[in-house]
Amino acid sequence: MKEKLEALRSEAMNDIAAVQDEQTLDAWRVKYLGKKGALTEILRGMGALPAEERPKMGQLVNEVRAAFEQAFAEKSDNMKNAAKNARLAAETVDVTMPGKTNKGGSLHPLNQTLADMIDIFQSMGFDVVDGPEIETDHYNFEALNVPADHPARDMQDTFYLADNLLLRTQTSAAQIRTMETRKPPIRIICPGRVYRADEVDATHSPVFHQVEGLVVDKGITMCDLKGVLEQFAHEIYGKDTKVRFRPSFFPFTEPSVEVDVSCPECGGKGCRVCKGEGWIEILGAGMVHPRVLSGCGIDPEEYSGFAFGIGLDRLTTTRYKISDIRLLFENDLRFLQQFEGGNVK
Ligand code: 2NM
Repeated sequence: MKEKLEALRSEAMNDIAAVQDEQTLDAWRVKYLGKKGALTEILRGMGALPAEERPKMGQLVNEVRAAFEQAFAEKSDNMKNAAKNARLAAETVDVTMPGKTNKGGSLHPLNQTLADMIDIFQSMGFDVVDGPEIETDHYNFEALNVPADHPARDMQDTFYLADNLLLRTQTSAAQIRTMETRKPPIRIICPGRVYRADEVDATHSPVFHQVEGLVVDKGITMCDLKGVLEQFAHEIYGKDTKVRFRPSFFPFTEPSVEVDVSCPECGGKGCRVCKGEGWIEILGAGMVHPRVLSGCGIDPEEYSGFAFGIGLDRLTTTRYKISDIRLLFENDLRFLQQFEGGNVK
């Protein structure tokens, strides 16, 4: 019986050493420690032993059972530990890895320039006014003293949506609406998208952006126009920038001027940017035509005003040295990300 027990012990220990999973371990427990297991069977055979051998043999059986139970407990612990370690290894987080970040967006260069323009004009007391992009013939042309036979009214130059509806060609329409509804003094700028039937190239786009300004009050003169526009040019291009006013013509202003600044690239010596001229044109302006004022119910004998129109796209391309206006409309992130970090002044 003793040999049988020793043989069982070594068989059981060999078996458990090979066990790899819970299921086999449980089968091992049933086989060696179970109620109908091998040990119980040996125990049953004890009855056949002489009485004096029973205590010794009982002790031995208990020893073997204890050894089996310990082996079972150790194996079970080992397997639980191994499973836990495997899970921890799988869940390991490298806290030194760079985190996932969301890049904050940035203002489009057009909006950076516009924000600066709004700052400059607001500091001079101007309000910002908005208007619809779809306009009537009346607000876009008639009220601005643009005659019926003017080439700008041609379908070749203007996008008509219907007989009397068109995509605005300038933001002045919003200014007419303001003059109709507000009493002077009026000091406003109207930034916005405008449309003209132009072919696309490096300097033309059928959709572009304007910032038009308007001041109406008693006693407004050409001096006010010059002062405001000079101040604007100095703030945008720097204090040393020279400004000149050339006579020009617009149907809605009389007299009319075009305004040049000394070339911001070469300072006036002449270069590729100013095509050797030393000057670049930045805006058109003039004293609001008396017919425009009276058409809006403002008495031109009592009030006068000046107005100006600035092309935002050209101001932006010259300021940031952007070679092609189309870059402003393509929204290529590789282009736009160069303007992150805000204004370069
Ligand atoms: C320009 C040039 C000159 C202009 C005129 C008006 C209004 F509504 F008062 F008549 N708004 N904007 C104006 C004057 C626009 O753009 C080159």
